[in-house]
Amino acid sequence: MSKPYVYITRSLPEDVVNQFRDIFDVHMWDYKEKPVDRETLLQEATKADALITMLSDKVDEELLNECQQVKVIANLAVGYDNINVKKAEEKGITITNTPDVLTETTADLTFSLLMATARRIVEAAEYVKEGQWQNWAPLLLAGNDIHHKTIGIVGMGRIGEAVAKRATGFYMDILYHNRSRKERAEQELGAKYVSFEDLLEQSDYVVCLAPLTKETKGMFDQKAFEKMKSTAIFVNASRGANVDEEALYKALEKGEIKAAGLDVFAQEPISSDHPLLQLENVVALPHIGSSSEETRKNMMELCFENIQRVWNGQEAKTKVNP
Ligand code: 8YV
Repeated sequence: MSKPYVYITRSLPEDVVNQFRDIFDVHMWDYKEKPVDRETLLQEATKADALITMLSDKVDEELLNECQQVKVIANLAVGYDNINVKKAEEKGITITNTPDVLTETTADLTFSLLMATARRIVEAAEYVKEGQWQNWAPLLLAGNDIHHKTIGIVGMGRIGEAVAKRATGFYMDILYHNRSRKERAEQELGAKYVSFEDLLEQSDYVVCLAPLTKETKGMFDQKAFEKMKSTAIFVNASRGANVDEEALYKALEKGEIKAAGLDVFAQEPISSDHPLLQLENVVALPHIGSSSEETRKNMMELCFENIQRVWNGQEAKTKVNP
């Protein structure tokens, strides 16, 4: 019997892929400069038994209609807002994601971004490298304290909770807002559930870790930024589309909030002329939340494991659709 045809929309490291070549006939997009083009992806979908997709691949109705024998689509991400899950379900295609394996790594990055923004680390590093450090001044590149401040986490899922845990090490007061109450975070980390408005008004650090849904899209709008303290720092490590970027730009420019640390943008990748990149009080990263060598390897292996399980008639380890 021929091996199942697995198409991957980026090239993954050989040491990961080789572990599965005995079982699968693996085909990968040879990523050099450009991601897979739409036409190739549509063609591959007609041939494939399983796909491994990335957040930047639109797995929409058109693509799903091309899937003749695809049984499973493994998304290399915990989020799956790039996938029309309902349509996939109708077609009997299992969708899987990569939760848990990336939780701590993404929390590390979120907290690093918060610290880098508060303590102006990127600006300070550039200052030294550019040879501007000629003198000492008492308030040279003075940032803001993190310890003993209030962090407000919007989206207290797995990653939110892991960020809250880090915040306890900095003696921070933890507020959170979420669809549902999180007893463990309240009892073990002392996190306090508050309304979105109260969180915005009371937090020194407002951290968005909510998935992108109809409810969260654009939730950080002009009104939200107006409610925040003028000293507040906004951090987003979930989805750019949760933020009205024009409103964020205005709030930062007018000094309605102090600074922003952004790992995600509404349209990715962004170009260097993006308005937010013109602001000194913005630290911008290229969506690297889960990007550690160890975690990305674990995510890739989980994608293959999920495909393998579905192929063997078992339940996927981390299935998204019911
Ligand atoms: C992705 C992410 O892994 O997991 C998510 O939802 O946003 C990232 O960790 C990355 O964008 C690759 O698809």
